[in-house]
Amino acid sequence: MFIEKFRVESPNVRYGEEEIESVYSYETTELVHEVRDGAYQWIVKPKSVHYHFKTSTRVPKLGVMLVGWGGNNGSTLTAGVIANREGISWATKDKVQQANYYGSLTQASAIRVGSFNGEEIYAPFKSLLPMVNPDEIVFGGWDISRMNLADAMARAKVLDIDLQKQLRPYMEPMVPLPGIYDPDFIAANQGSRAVNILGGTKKEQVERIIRDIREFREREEVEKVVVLWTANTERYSNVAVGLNDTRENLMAALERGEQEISPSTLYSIACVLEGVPFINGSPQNTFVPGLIEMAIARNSLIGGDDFKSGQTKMKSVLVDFLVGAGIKPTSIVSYNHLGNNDGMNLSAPQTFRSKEISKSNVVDDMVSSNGILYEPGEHPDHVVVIKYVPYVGDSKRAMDEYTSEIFMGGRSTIVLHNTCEDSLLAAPIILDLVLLAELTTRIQIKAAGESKFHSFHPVASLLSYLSKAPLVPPGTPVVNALSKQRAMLENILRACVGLAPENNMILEYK
Ligand code: NAI
Ligand code: DG6
Repeated sequence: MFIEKFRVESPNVRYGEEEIESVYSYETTELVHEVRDGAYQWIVKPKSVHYHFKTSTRVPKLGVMLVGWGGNNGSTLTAGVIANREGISWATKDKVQQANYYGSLTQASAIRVGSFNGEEIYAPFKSLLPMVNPDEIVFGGWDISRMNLADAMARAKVLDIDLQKQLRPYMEPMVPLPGIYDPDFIAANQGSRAVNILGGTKKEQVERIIRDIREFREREEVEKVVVLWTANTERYSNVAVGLNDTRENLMAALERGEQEISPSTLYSIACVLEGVPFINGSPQNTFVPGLIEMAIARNSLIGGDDFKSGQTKMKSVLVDFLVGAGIKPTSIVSYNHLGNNDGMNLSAPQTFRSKEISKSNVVDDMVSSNGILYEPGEHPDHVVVIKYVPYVGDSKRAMDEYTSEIFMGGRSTIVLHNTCEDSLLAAPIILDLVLLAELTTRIQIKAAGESKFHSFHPVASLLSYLSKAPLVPPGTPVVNALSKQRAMLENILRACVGLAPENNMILEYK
């Protein structure tokens, strides 16, 4: 059965005027490796840590500024939100289609809240805590292309024409602000698009971005702003001592106008200085060590990297299943071709390399979790190929071959083929990223023994479910397995309303 909303009644939760407070007992383990009975042994000690959570229920009017607003993702997301807000429907060759938020974890997925009369009861994910309604988001942002959003939507060739016609009046007045362009960081084939660009030194560009954010906030009367990079994939920037390895060195490099500070890092510096959450939806190393240090010092949220939309999402499910079932993946070959501007930009070796890195590291934690299947350091062959084929446009083809060793030396090969509009996968993920980033800034946490509440670590590992290469605080394990990432997020939100983690034991029926 599906219910729309619920309220938790327990001594562990208090719903106040301004906030929800909860007390939560975190059941975990402590490991000790020590000599017992004359030999080293692993001792596992279960332990319980008490946490307090406090979530502000004041849902702000949210402004979202997209870097690369006029791209396929930016225009598709903006169109999708307007279509939902305006309740637009349109004729396709199959039926009359209503706008929806399918593909969004927060808007279109459910959580189990318990059972009632022998039936499992589910509720919307978004009913866990008060969240911004996506229909009410105000969009803005930058693009190196000056095209208005209606023309950008037409250029993207993603949405049905009948829908585009209805959206045009809303999107025509939307024109991206000039962006920071540096041809050294993206493919040369993007040059003809770069007509809407900021001049000045790198420091002046950062100052301009800060002014843009302030002006947007005032003009649109939004209480909070989240900035998200959905612009072209950049090449990796070099990380070097004295350049970007520390916060001080990065700021000094900005003063000097060092060539090696990428546009995405410049936008993120502006956001950290302004205390505005910044999320990186592309694979490049925007968050150089100096930037991470700066975000931590200023407690300004950063999250990323690279939206986890299709092929990689499947990979982080399938390899988790195989390794979890005691089957040994030995070769993973992922091929895709696409014909949108992203594909064109990725046809240059340096930008492709950024994507290859983020697509390749996604099975590491699953492989290293099973020492029965893999020797230390052993890894399946893992190859990633991306080809640009203009004709297919945004309709990306992804083909994957997984070969595994099974019982008694047998081999199993699984082949997947997916055809799907890339931007229709990415848009709801962008939505989740900004909604969850906003929500997490309203949550305060305090562990037993701590005197004060504090926010979550500014490096937002809670967003891992949505990222191909999750950015985590220094010294923290990276989790790629999709089910674990979802459980982490859901269980933390459950803790905020005093609910136990979903353990799937269903003991009441055993
Ligand atoms: P796109 O090429 O259609 O859009 C990117 C936009 O960014 C363009 O309009 C371009 O003019 C603009 N741009 C480039 N550099 C800029 C800068 N420095 N400042 C401001 N604007 C700038 O690409 P699309 O398909 O929208 O993808 C965007 C990004 O998202 C790409 O990096 C892609 O790799 C990444 N991504 C996309 C996924 C998907 O499923 N669509 C999944 C994972 C990542
Ligand atoms: C080609 O791989 C283009 C990319 O931008 C992908 O579409 C994007 O990274 C999505 O990748 P995945 O693996 O999540 O489907």
